[in-house]
Amino acid sequence: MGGPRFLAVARLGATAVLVNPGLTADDHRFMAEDSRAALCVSGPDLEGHFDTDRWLGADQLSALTNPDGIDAAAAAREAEPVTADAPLYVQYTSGTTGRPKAVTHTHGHVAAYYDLVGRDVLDIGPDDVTFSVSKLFYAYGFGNAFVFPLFSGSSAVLSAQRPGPGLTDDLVARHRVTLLYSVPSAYAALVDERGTGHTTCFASVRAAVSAGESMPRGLGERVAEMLGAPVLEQIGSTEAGHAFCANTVWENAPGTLGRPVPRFELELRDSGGTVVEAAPDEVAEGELWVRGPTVAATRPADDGWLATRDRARRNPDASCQHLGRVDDLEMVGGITVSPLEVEEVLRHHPAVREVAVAAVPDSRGATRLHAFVVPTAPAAGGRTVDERALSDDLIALARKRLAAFKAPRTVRVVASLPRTQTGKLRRHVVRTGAW
Ligand code: 3SK
Repeated sequence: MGGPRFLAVARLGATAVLVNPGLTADDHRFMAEDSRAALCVSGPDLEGHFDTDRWLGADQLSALTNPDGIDAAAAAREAEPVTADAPLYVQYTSGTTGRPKAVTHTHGHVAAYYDLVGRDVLDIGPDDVTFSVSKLFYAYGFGNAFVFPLFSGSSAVLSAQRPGPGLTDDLVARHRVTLLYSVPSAYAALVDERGTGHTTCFASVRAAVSAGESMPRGLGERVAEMLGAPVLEQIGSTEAGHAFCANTVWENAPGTLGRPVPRFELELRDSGGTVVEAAPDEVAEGELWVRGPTVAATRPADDGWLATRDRARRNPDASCQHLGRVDDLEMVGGITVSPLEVEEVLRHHPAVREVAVAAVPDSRGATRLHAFVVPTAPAAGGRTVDERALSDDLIALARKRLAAFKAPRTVRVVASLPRTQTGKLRRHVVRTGAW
């Protein structure tokens, strides 16, 4: 669903369910039924994905037999009066396993995250031009490329294509993009393609935002150097609406997620859900819980608090650092290993662009630590990667820097890593060793 049609749905007082057109027919059928959608708006490429017999009638939409009728109906009527807590849209959490979960956001949430993030974190104004690698059906993309430009009266560049490095720099240069929003893996590909050093195609960019997963150490600096603009790391979630901890255009601490966005409360809790106590001048670590004005309804027992499943460290200055997902830990020979720690070491090798480490069971059922590496692009005319030599180098590097049990047993060169469409690593797929 494009932006104008979303506005037509909002004007009618209805609730839009934003779904990724790239999902399977089975996913779409699940979402249509789960959300009790009254009408489906889709293109011819999704024919057969929605079983029209099962659609339910809804007061305002059942009369519309053609999705184009939504626009006409909206234009012909006064906007339906709504309260701030009226539902506006539903998104499904992409999740890494299991069925996606519906998250409902209200009219009030959108206005609040524009004020708190678009305006107060990014200082977005009418002269800004946004490009977001994340699409509108994701929470990150919907805020970045629809809500923030709409509320600030600025523009957004929308592209139906999946933006690889060539397309991103072309769009940024052609439309003089000022705010670039992306994810670490896409920034890594851009740096790999372009190299560091301020490149003229990015001259218009005043700030870049990174979210979706941990920014590997050193990558943020390389991206900032390439763009000639600060890279602002932040964290948010579909359930929270948008970002709840962020660096701002006024205060940026690279390598951290910044501080809690005003009006959001953050807590670090242990695996039993108990708050980790720490003196104000002490560092604390735990699972990040959040409560705030744009967090979608949680269980009554949680009193508005949302468990993010992200692990974080809180520094004495209240800035936070991302430590990965709660379920990121691997078990090898009965010992817990953080794959992020191993990946951080391997990423320092100049031939490594992306790396994922996972405990993969062998044919006898014993789990061993494996590293999967996407190599950097060979220089023009350069030799392609020698897998054997790279593997020896990386294992030696890990043994030098880490306890022996954390060194991978094998290293495999792969063309890409399995990621969700928002760029998050699908660790459960990495663990299968096949994708
Ligand atoms: O950190 C994220 O992945 C995120 C997700 C949804 C909205 C905003 C952000 C920053």
